[in-house]
Amino acid sequence: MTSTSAGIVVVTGGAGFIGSHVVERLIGLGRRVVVIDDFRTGKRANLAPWADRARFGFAGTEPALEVLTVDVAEGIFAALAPVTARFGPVERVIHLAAQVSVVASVENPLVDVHVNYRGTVQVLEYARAAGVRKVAFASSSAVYGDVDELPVREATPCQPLSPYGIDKYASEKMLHYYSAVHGVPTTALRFFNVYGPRQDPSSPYSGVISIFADRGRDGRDLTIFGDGEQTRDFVYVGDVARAVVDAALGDAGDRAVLNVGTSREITINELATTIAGLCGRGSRIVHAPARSGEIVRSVAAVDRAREVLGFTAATSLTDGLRETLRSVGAMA
Ligand code: UD2
Repeated sequence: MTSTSAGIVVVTGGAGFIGSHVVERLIGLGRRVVVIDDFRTGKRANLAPWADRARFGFAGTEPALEVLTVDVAEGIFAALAPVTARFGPVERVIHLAAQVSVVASVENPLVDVHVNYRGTVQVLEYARAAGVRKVAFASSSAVYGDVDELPVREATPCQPLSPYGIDKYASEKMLHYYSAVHGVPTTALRFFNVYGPRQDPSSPYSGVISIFADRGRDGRDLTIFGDGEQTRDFVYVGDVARAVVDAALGDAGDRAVLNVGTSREITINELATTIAGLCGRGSRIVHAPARSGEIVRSVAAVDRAREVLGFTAATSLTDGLRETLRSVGAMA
């Protein structure tokens, strides 16, 4: 599909880990893309493979990329005005910009409210004013909190346990409101544990796979918190990008809330053994005390995303891990 005649797709948080995969997919589909990122956690290097697209500008017929450095909760109207004045309206918005750390949200809830809640309302206000045809939003499995029944279904009552989960949940409600009252079509995607190339391993609270890949490459110990029998549903970033782009570019799924996971549950013990084996550099597996307040098991029911978007996560954990490990030089 080449859609250069179609309108602009805005990706907030487009320089982040998931955002850069979304940009890659959109450029591959021939779309003209505007990234909005404040580069607090996003990185220019994540977009480097498509930097040459900036040369074409928006006047050509090629897929193109424009990057605007702005806080999504503050200035998107002003930032987008010159771009839309020259190249036409924004047709679709993918809203990924976020303060991404649950732990940071506990320490500083006001920052979380600013970025993760106010930021969403700003995006929706823009979408309302500009007549945007779809807003797709990155929500999180953190909206559920502790649940009794697995796999987790979208209808499960939400009891978020952190400002991060609360702001994501409130954002979902705001999406629903803008659709119902202002006629802005919206879809919220609840990501489970996303992993893959370009995930940053540098914080102790980074995704476990990025940390294990980083350590496995150098033959360092892999530290498991607790007995390692806790489970997660790990979904490959390429699959997540496909779900997001399908939700944004299609008209299906207005007002839907959809889990994005694999429905496969894996223990952290199995994960550590697999990664140490694939790296083959002698990493030992060691245990440290469990993290407090952590959920024990997590796995998504995925029927709704299949019914609404036709989406199924296609990448096996082994294939996804191989891609991830190769990307950091942890595997040949
Ligand atoms: C994920 C999200 C978080 C929030 C939450 C909602 C990530 C990175 N974090 O937290 O933002 O949405 O889900 O439920 O996606 N672990 C180790 N060793 C390590 C690092 C982690 O054993 O070096 C364990 C950790 O204790 C946990 C599991 O691995 O049991 C996954 O940890 P995580 O931080 O990748 O993700 P999670 O699910 O705690």
